[in-house]
Amino acid sequence: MLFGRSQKNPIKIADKQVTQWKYATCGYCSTGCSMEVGLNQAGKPVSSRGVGGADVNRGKLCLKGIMEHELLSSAGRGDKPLLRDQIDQPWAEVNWDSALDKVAGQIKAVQHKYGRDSVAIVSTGQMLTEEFYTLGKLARGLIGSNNYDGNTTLCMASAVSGYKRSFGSDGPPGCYEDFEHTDCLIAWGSNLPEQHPVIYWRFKEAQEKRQFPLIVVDPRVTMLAQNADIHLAITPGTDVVLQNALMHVILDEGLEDQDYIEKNTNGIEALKAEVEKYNPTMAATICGIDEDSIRLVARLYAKAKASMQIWTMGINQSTHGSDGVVGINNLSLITGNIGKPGGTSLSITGQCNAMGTREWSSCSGLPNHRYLENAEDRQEIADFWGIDADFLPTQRGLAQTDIFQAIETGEIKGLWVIATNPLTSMPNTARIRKTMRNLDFCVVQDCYADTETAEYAHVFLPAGTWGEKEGVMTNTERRVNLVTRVAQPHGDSKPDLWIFNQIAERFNEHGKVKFPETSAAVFEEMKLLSKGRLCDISGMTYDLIEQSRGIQWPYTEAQNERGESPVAGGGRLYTEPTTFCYADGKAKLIPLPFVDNNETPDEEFPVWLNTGRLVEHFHTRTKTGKVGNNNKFSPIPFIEINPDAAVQLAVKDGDYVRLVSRRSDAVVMAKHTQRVAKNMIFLPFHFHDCANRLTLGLLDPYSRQPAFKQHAVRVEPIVDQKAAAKLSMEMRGF
Ligand SMILES: Nc1nc2c(c(=O)[nH]1)N[C@H]1C(S)=C(S)[C@@H](COP(=O)(O)OP(=O)(O)OC[C@H]3O[C@@H](n4cnc5c(=O)[nH]c(N)nc54)[C@H](O)[C@@H]3O)O[C@H]1N2
Ligand SMILES: Nc1nc2c(c(=O)[nH]1)N[C@H]1C(S)=C(S)[C@@H](COP(=O)(O)OP(=O)(O)OC[C@H]3O[C@@H](n4cnc5c(=O)[nH]c(N)nc54)[C@H](O)[C@@H]3O)O[C@H]1N2
Ligand code: SF4
Ligand SMILES: [Mo]
Repeated sequence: MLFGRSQKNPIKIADKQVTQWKYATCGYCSTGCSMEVGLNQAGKPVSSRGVGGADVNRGKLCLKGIMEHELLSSAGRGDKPLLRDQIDQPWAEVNWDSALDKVAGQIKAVQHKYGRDSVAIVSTGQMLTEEFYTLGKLARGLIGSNNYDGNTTLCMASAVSGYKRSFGSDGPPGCYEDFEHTDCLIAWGSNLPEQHPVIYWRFKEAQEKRQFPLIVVDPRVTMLAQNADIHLAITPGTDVVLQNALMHVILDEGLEDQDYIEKNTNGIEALKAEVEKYNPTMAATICGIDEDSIRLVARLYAKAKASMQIWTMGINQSTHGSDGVVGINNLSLITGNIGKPGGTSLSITGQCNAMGTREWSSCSGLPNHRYLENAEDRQEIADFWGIDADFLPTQRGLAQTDIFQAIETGEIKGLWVIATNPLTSMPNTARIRKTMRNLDFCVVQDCYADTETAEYAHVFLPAGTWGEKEGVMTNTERRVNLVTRVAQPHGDSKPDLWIFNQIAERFNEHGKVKFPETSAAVFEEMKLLSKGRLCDISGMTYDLIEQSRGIQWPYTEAQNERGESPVAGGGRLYTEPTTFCYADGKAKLIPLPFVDNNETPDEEFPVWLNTGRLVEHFHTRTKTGKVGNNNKFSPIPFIEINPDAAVQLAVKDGDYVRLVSRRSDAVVMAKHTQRVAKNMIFLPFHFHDCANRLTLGLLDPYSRQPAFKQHAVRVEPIVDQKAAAKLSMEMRGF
């Protein structure tokens, strides 16, 4: 038999006839790749390519970025504003004025009837920073509901909370360049090659040159784990125990950096007393990792000249999410691995602008990491915006996860959902579907009209999306980068900034609060508010950002005036002694007792359900589900199941199975793989009415982030495979 190219047509790369390239930053993940979109003679986006001179990606893009221009003409986009009185009625197309009047009128009516906080606003990590800032000003300064939060509660809330508890402020202290200096890397619950492919490439390049060890903590044999020197297949939800045991060994063997601890931290005695209880022998029984490996990793980590830790959702999405982050910070602090090249604690962020919302949206506070709880911060912002300081609440309101519970209890009656699709992304969606019927009024603002959440809206506002508007986003390493307008918003849809400004007009009596029209003018306002703060962007301009292919904050006006190169500036935080954000400049070492509160497998539901992501899909597939070259890799939902476990259930590779949890059920295809152990299945969460029908999502006490990764389920074989296939295909639009 003949194999190979000789029997096939040679590959031809079609000439797309690009006549112009426009600059952008990728709108999917938080890696923040610089890219260019190619337009043909007719001005149609026909190609995407990475930017060679950009420090982040050095010319590379992953398979989402390389197809990104196809989004701009994809199916299901919102065109006209839509209106209806009841959610079961058909939609009527209306003009923008009618839709906006309706939204403002209904928000006012609900607030009048039930109080200011009875309207909730749920935002995202996927708009431009100028849009976040403007929405914050509108929500906090004019509408005045304290129940304003974003999908970052499902994503980065634990990282934010952990950073604040340890260092006194949010803000990842490290950068990608740290891979080039580190002597040891621990990755906690992060599947870098699939979820941040270009950060993975940066790591891999660095490791190939310097051969430092990679230790991966993940219950699953992910692509990153396959590349690890040591893979610790931890029992789900027990990372805090492992962290305590690692610290136990470090302190027991005198491997800590005493000088650093003394100068830069508070709380070592209490930490010592707690970790004393977690010797490796005892920890091994809880986290399922043998005691010798625990000792070895502790020594490797503590003895390396510079050690680095990264983490993502395996840590954040847990009932111990915030504690897990503090645990990582504790390990960094006791070994002096903060603020030095290759020595850091770097949260790998999720969405393209999850950082921008943390910095500027005012969701859980006030702009630029200011606190609602701080009277000076409230006064400063009130004066700046021209509102009364008493109008601002004195502590943050409900998080997104608590907002949905408050809809269930009738406390919240109006909901404005912006650029997020909670009917697929929240835990226990069958329950959320019922909850949504309790609302008097719901408005969904999304660039796609066919989202599951829009099914529950009374008003749909069609928004422009990535590439159809101009502004900045911040990536994982605090790099602010620019998206230019590559195409006009689809149909009659409008940029989110325009929509916010229009609604603001309807609340802004006598125009007392200023809402600049252009994103460039909003950016100037933000620069003023950032001066002298940790997240100082006052030296940046759109032009300079584009020329530099992104600038890390802080980059101050003074640095700009001195002509300091923005590319070299800003790299790390806390590089000088006692510069943490607590009053005495010291970081906190915080003891972390382990609370065993997860749903765990039992006789009735004997298998761990672990949920997460695939490289080809993004979240709820409103985007990648429409791009053929992404969707074709996994057009229907499937589970990873261990072949031995599957044989016991008489489930063949490619069979459909029914998954049952205490909440609900779902039909998926079974794919045999050794990536998961016999007592676990992995289910990508991208598909509607699937993974999150099964999840429980217990909440972290500090961050209110749901545990999306620890649940118990049963796998049932299906007799009528044809019917299951039909159901599965039909649900996914085939
Ligand atoms: N292709 C693609 N890329 C994306 C996204 C996407 O949807 N698609 N989304 C972006 C966003 S918003 C985010 S937040 C990131 C998420 O990026 P990641 O967090 O890397 O992705 P996940 O697959 O959610 O989860 C990571 C790993 O956590 C592991 N895990 C499960 N339970 C535990 C546990 O108890 N302990 C530990 N240590 N690990 C555990 C899982 O096995 C999984 O391999 O990806 C971003 N990038
Ligand atoms: N089981 C399980 N569930 C999870 C997770 C998990 O690991 N497991 N991960 C969680 C995490 S980390 C995250 S971040 C969430 C993500 O959950 P979601 O935020 O609900 O997911 P997306 O599909 O990204 O939704 C974004 C929406 O915004 C729209 N959109 C995109 N750009 C724009 C824009 O510029 N303007 C407007 N107005 N709309 C826009 C998109 O069409 C889409 O409908 O899911 C969470 N849910
Ligand atoms: S790695 Fe992330 S930012 Fe870079 S191209 Fe892929 S999805 Fe876009
Ligand atoms: Mo996320």
